[in-house]
Amino acid sequence: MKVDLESALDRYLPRRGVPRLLRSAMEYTLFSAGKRLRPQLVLDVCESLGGDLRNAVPAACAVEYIHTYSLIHDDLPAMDDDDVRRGKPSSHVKFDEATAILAGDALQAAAFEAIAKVPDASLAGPLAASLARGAGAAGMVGGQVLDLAPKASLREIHLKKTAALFETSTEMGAIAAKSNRVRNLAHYGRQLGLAFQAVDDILDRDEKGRKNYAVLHGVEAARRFAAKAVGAAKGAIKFLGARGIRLSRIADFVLARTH
Ligand code: GRG
Repeated sequence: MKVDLESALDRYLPRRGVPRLLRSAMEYTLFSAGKRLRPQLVLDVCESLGGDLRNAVPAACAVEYIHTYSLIHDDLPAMDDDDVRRGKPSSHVKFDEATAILAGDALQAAAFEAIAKVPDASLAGPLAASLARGAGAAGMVGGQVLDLAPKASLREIHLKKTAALFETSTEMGAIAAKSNRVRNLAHYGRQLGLAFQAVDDILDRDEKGRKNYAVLHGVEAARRFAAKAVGAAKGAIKFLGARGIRLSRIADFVLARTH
């Protein structure tokens, strides 16, 4: 089954009764140039485990909605105060601060609405629990709070702020596939997320304000750390053999990426 992710992202977005301005703001950041790494992980994990992709598509859309909301909120003046996102003016610059906050809020709700529509209804609970854990107070939002705090361990910030949503993506792919290897795939996602953030820190080491691995420990150490995490990620999916080739390629991409 070939999944058209872009049209699925459009299809699961609420339309009926949504004010036009809000829908425009939600679409504006969602349909700008994102790498779609997290939803692709949901789909590729499900496929590599021989699952039914129809159960993975709503979860893939959901994690991209959450990710997009986090980017919109992260750019706000109260957070990173960034004017550019995905190559375009940030949401609060294009619209206004209130609209940007509300677009993020609505995307978060849309994520759980998408999960509620999973064809096999028995999966809705476990998928929602995984997404809430990765996105919520002990996951991404908690990580953002630690990043803003004066003292916090870099590893804990990265585990929560970035790796938690990667972990949720791969965990949801395994849940959608009804696999008994959920823990292996969660580990793969967590290590991938740590590597992703270390590489991001190398690419973004001039960025103001953030606690940055490459700035604190040097570029070489950050690269070594990322390579080790990618090795651990690949180790966790070794049991897949040849069926893990796409996941292995994603891990290579995370290490080699330049943007
Ligand atoms: C504000 C609730 C809230 C959370 C913020 C995800 C996040 C936490 C902040 C975004 C800024 C940041 C540096 C996050 C670390 C994760 C990261 C590198 C996000 C960017 O992900 P990409 O490169 O983005 O996959 P695209 O645009 O390609 O989807």
